[in-house]
Amino acid sequence: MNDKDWIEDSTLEEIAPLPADSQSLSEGFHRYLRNHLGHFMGFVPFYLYEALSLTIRDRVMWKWHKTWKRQSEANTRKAYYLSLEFLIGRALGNHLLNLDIEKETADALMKYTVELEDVIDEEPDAGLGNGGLGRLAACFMDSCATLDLPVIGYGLRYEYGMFHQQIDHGYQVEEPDHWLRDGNPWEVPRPEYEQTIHFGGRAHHYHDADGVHRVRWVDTHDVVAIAYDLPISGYRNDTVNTLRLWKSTSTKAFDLDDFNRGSYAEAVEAKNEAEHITMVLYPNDASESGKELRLKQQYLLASASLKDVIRKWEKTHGDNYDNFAEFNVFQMNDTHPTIAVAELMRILMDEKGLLWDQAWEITQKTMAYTNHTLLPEALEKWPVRLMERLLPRPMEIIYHINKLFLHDIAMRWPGDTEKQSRMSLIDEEGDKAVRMAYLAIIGSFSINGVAALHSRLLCEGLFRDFYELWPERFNNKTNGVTPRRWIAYANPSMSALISHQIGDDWIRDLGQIDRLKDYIGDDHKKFQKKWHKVKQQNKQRLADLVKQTCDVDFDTSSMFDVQVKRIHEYKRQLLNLLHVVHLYNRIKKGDTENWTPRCVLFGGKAAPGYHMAKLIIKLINNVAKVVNEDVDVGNRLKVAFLPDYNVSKMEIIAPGTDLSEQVSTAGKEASGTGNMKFMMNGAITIGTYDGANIEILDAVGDDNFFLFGLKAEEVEQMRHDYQPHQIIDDDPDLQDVMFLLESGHFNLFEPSIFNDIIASLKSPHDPWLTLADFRSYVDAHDEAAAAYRDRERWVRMSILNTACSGFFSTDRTMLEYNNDIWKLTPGVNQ
Ligand code: 26Q
Repeated sequence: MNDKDWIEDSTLEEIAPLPADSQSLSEGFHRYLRNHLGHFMGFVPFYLYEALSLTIRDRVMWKWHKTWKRQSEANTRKAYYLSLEFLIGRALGNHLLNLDIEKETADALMKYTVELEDVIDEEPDAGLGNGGLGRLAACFMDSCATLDLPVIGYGLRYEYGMFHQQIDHGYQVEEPDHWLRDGNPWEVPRPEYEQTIHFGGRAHHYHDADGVHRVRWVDTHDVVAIAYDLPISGYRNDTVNTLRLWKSTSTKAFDLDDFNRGSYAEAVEAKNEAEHITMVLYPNDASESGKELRLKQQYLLASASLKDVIRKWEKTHGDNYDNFAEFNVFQMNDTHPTIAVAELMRILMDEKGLLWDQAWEITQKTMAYTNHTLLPEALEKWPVRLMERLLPRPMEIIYHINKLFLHDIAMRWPGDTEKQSRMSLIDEEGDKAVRMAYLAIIGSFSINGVAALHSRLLCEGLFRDFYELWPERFNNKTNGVTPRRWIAYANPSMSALISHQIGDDWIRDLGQIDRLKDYIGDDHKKFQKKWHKVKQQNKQRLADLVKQTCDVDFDTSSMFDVQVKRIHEYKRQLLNLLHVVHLYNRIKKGDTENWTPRCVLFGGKAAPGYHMAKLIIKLINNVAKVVNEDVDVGNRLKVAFLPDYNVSKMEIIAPGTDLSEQVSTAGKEASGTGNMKFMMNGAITIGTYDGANIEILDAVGDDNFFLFGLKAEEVEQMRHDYQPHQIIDDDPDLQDVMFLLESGHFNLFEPSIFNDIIASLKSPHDPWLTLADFRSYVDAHDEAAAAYRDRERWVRMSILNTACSGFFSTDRTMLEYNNDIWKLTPGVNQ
């Protein structure tokens, strides 16, 4: 039997749901543990997790199949979310919540004297992403399933996810994350949907029998992409959408060629090389230029996903592409999958025989692009030489797109050669490179930013020329986060309290959470007390985690002041640290009247090659050590750096936070999404006028947000005449802080190690203008401290923050994408 001779499963009967009472779950669990996994003695924790996951997966499967059937039978328009990252974290607890069988499952395990929570903790995080962009993709998938939108995620099945971070003598050490080592019970391999992906070779131009110019990509080195599907369940409905992840492997033919020549070892070597492509996630959260393997990853994702969609298209429509754009839309998560623009053109022309104009019309009507950065240096560029070697045919297509585009520009602005070179797809300065963002813009009908300010600044700055040309293509879609994972799952006690007060419709319709506003008045003191109690419990959970992992004592009566996110200079962990040093200095000076005790928590990973970010981690750890060991300080101030920050740690951190640090240089953070997770869980933000902070401030009002710092326009003004020395001279508090740093107080036996940090802070060319915001930041912190001392006031602010978070659900975000860009018809929501 040939590989392709499998039976189409659409011809099979619908599978029946399995019962999900505790008895049936317990039987299923028992069968998987004993009969399937072969474990009879003792309990190896991972196998408990595996057996339970398979048991639950059985309960997901029939809905998954039903959704698949419904979506593929009907002529439904579908969206495909193309992303190099899906930071989905753990699956088990999320499916239990969605299926509403948490209690039954806990009961089922009781027989074995096993705690559900311990089994859940056995699951390794699926760390298939760096940070915000990857987590956003995961939240989007959750909302689409809950809203029953036919959206399929396409990504890569990295064998090694985001590295694990260890801290050794204060320094970050990276450890590989072999998360698939023991297998993944949630994935379903689909070898029947493999796709062949081409690399190398050359473009062969010829004329077909009708004299039409055609191109074939020949002499290629091929690899095979294999599909692995993950179920994405909707919240308490019948929808289970699909996240399809590609793993690269070698072609059989390729192996065989070498094998026939008697080079068995070389054949296996070739297999190795092909499997390298999806071996590891690149741990940079800003573009890393020129890495060949990364380009291979991007192309493999784009090509395999497009071919998969076209395979499905041809099953129902044959080779007629007239209506293709009516039924398919691709959303590109940043420029990472943008080679898809050239690849769709190539497939349609070279493989399906369409002519340029029809292929271009289809491409432009099906592609949409989301930008996630305002940093010009983070815009992706690929060296032309590399592209020509690795992807010669797609590169030819890019050249042709550029030629036609620049012709249009020349006609519209005659003689403006500067504009032509500014807007060209090819950056001609130095080594020539392809500007991927411009390829995305030219190839898409929709281009969006991820918060109001970000979208506006894109139009006025980075993409100004393109906005002038096609204003109608540009739009904003403010990010969100899913309230299922980030409230209902992560914060069960607060959820129960909210539901008790206003019912539980808020979980599907977060707009309703604003009914909590009715409970901040004096006649609801009882509710406010309960709110406080829940927060204290959540703080204890966080304190336990900090004790376990950092051996630092956090007292829950202190204010928990938290900054967790990737370490980056623009995010200004340093500004936060300067404030910590300032507090330390005040304590040492005895300036402690009306003191608000604080526990300051940092967490986040630095890109392994980012020297300054790694040094910032070291400085945080050194300051923490000095502060925590100083008996004069006592409980007034504690500082900890939580190692290996990830999704499941955030599930404990956000509910236990009082003060959320969102302190980026204004105009630099595209949106931020951690800010929303904290707000939902009743933390109050101290933040700059940046990204989605602005929209959070709008929602809660300035009495419930500690705003500080320069605005984006003021930042740009100040750059021209930034004088950090003057700022230090004018501010005695800052003088003390800089003095402590420069004296080596935090690196007594490690001389000079922080010189680079000190120099960057004092440089008139510091792009992040950290010292410019110091005074206003300290003042905002003083206000926050005073507010915290008034417990009742703080509790009201906390409730209000949660109550105003309705807008920041990805359900709202997805409905906006759908209304303005995708235009899909949701199925009936059961
Ligand atoms: C690109 C090329 C080569 C290697 C790595 C990369 C790369 C990988 C990841 C570049 C960027 C990223 C991630 C960017 C990111 O997470 N951006 C964040 O996106 C969030 C969701 O929109 C926003 O909330 C944040 O403001 C933004 O920083």
